[in-house]
Amino acid sequence: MKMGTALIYDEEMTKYKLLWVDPVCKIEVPERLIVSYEALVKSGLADRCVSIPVREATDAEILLAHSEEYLEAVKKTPFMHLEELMTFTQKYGDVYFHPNIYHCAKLAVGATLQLVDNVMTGKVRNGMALVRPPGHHSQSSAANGFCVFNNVAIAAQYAKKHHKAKRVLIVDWDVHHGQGVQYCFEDDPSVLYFSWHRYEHQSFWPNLRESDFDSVGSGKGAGFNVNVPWNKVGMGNSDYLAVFFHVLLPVAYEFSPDLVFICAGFDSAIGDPEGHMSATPDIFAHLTHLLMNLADGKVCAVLEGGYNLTSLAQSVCQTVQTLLGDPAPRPAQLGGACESALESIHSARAIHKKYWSCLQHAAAPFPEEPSSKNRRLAQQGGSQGPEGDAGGDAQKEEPEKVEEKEEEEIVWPEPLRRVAPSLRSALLLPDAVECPDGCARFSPAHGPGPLERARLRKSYLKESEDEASVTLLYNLTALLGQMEKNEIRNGLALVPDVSMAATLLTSASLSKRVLLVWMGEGPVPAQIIEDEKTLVVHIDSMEPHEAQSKYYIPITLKKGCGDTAGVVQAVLGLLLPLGYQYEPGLVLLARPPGCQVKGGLWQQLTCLLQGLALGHTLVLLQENETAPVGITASGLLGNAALSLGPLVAPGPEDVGSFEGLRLRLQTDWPLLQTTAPEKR
Ligand code: X5A
Ligand code: ZN
Repeated sequence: MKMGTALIYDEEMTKYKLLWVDPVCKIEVPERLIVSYEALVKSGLADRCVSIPVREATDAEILLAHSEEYLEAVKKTPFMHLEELMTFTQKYGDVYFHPNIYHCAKLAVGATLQLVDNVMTGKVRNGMALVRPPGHHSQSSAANGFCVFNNVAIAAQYAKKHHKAKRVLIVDWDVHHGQGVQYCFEDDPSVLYFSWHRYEHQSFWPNLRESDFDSVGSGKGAGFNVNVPWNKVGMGNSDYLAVFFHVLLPVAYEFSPDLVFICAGFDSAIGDPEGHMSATPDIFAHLTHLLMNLADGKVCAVLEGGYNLTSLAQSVCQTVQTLLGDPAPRPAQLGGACESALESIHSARAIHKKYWSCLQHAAAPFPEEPSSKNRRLAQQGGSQGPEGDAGGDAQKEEPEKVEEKEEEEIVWPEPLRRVAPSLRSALLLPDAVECPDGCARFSPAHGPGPLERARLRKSYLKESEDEASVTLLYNLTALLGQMEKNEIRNGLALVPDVSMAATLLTSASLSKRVLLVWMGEGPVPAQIIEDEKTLVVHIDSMEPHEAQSKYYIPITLKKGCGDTAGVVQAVLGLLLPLGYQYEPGLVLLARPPGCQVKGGLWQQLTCLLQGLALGHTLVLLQENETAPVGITASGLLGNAALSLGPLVAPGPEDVGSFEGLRLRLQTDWPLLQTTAPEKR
C-alpha cells in the first residue's frame, strides 16, 4: 500500500522577476523557489520524493476558473514592452507582470494538475508542488497579490471534472486570505474552503469585508466557506493548533473530503515580513500530519506565499518531510490560544454551528456583530474594502509606511533534525499469529536473567503462571526500551491482559510523561491512575466513578466507543489537544476486551496519535481479539487511515457533555479553550 510523495518543481518558474521599483512587490523574488528547492536537495528530502515533470496548463484548464477575456489579456503580456507591462499591471492590485510570467503561470497550474493526476490515480500518495507565481488571490478576471492564475482553484475544479472527486477540501494556511479561492467556490458545497489570515479588523491587505468569519458561503454553499481572521499579529503554534483542533478538523472530518489541497503559504511562519506571526517552521509538520488521514491520505500541497527565505525553506522542508512519513518533531511548550485567537475561534464556531453538527453545542455568537467592528475601524480611520472583485488596489498602505524601514531581525532556532528510527514497527505476537507484511516480529537481543524473571513474576504474575508469561512481560519492556532509545519507532503487542500490560509499561517507562489512551470498558488500573507521570484519557460509555484528577480524564459517550461520530469529536476536540499539551515521551493505545471501536476509526486513532512523542506509539491488543492486528499494523507502518465517510451527528447529549468537560478542564489544559476568558 505504502506509496510515494511527489515533488514537482521546475527551475523555469524562477525565471521572471519584478522589473521596476515597487515596494509592495519586491518581496516576491525568484530566490523563494530556489532556496526552497535547494533546502530539499541539501537535506536529502528531494531524493526521497518521486520527481514529476511540470507541464503547461491548457487554455481549457485555465478557463476552469478564469474568464476568456482575462486569459486572452494575459496571453498578450509576453509581447509587451516594459511600459506596457507596467500599465497592464496597474489594472490589478499588488501584482506585477514580466514577459515570462505567463509561461510560468501556465507551468504553475500545470504542475498543480500533474500533482492531482498522480495523487488521484494512486501513483503517489501525496505530494507538493513548488510553484511561482502563487495562485490563491487571483480571480476570474483579475490578477492580484502576486497571483496570475488560481492554481489550486483550477486544480479543484479539475479534480471534480476529471477524477470524479465529490468533495474537495482546501486548507489555506497562507497568512493572507485567498479571496480568489473563496469567490470561486462561494456557492459550491462540493468544495470546502478553509482560510485563516491576518485581518486586524479589515485593516490588513486585501482589506475585504468578506474575509471576516461571517462569510460562510452562499446558497447551497452556505457553511462550506470557513474563515478564521487573525485580528492581531504574533499568532503562534498554540493558536494554529487550537484552530485546527476546534474549527478545521472537526468540520473537515464531518465533511469527509476525497481530496485535500493545501494552499501552502509560509508567510504565516515566524520572521515573515508580511505575516508578522510567530509560529515556528516545525508547526507545519503537525499541520500537515493532522491533514494526512483525511481523503485516504490524498494531500496535495501547493506553494503560495512565504517571504522570509530562511523560514520559508525550513517550513517547506518540514512539510515535505511529513508528507514522506517521518515522525513530526515535538511541539514544545504549548499554551492555550491567545485571547484574540480565542475570539476568532469562538466566532467561527458560533457562526458555523448551524451548518456542522460537530459544532452544534458551540457557544452562541458574541453580542458584538462584525459590522460594528467595521464601524469602529472606520472611526479609527481604517480603510474600507471595496465591494466585489478587484480587491486590494484601492487601499495601498501609506507610502511612508512602506518606505524602507528595515525590519527588525527576528531569530529562532533552526528546527532539529528529524531522524526516523531504522525500524518502523515491531510486533509482539504469539507464534500462532501471522506477522503482517512490512512489520518485524520483535525479539530482544537476549532474554531476562534470573533476577529479572523473579522480579517480573513477583510484581505482575500469579504463582501458577508459566515461564512463557514471564518472557512475554520481559519482551514487552524490552520493546518499550528500544522505542525509548529511538531504535524502534512504534509497536504493537498482543497480550493476554491489557490492564496488566499497561500497568507494567507505564511503570517501566523511562519517559517523564506517558499518555495512555484507553478505548473502552475500564476500569483503568488504579496504579496507573495514581501515577503522576501518566495522563489517562479514557473513552467509554460508563459514567466515571473514580475521583477525577488533572491526569485522569474520563470521556463518556452514551453509546460508547461504537459511536464513531462521537469518538471522532472526542479525539479531535479533547484527546489531541490534551496530548499535544502534555508532550508525552510515549503514547500507549490500549484496546481492552470487548472494545467497540470500529476498524476505520481505530486506524484513524492509531495514525493521528503518531503525531505525538516522535511517533512512539505502542498499541496493546487483547490476545484473543486478533481482528484489529492488520489495520493497526497498517496505521503504524505509515499508511493513511481510510476515510470514515461523512459523519452523522454525534449524540447531542454527548457533544453537550464534551463541552462540559472542556469547561472543567480548560484551566489545567488551556489548549482545550475555544472561547476568550471574559466572554465565557
Ligand atoms: C501569495 C501571497 C501576498 C500579496 C501581498 C500583497 N500574496 N500586499 O502571499
Ligand atoms: Zn500570502
